[in-house]
Amino acid sequence: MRKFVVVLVAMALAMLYVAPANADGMHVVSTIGRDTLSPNMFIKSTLRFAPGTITVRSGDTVKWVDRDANRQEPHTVTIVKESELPQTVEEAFSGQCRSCNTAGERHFAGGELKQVVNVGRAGLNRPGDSRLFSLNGVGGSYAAKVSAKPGTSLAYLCIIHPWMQGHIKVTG
Ligand SMILES: [Cu+2]
Repeated sequence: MRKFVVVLVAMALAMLYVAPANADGMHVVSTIGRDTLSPNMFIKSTLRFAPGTITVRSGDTVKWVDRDANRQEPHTVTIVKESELPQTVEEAFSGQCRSCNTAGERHFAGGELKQVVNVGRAGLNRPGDSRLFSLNGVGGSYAAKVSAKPGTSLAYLCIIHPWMQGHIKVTG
């Protein structure tokens, strides 16, 4: 029983753990995982953002670094409404990810690829802000200032792999 309690406390502490920012207020989120295909059996992806949730101060910088095993695929950091995060395979794959489609259209507006889509003020602060990164594969990165007000929780996803989802919780 005591061991069980210790494990529970350790799990609770792990959930509360906040990756520390560097001295300059820089937080790092990595893309990790890989896609696996077994013909006529399954397709599996463990691609994800790690950590999935980060807590930052307004004005801090977050740097996303491509460290996953998919060597040829870029990613996006696209801020969306919480309710727009796909929860099912259908929502992620059947063209039903409206926030993905909208962001994709904005990235290709005018028939030209724009790596940055900024809505409103500079920095990451509201749904619609989006950045394509790691166009050349593993090792690419993207750093942005979080300009949302304290108390905001920004939900985001990758529009190329919409099951890659994260949250940025902003404190004062
Ligand atoms: Cu991705």
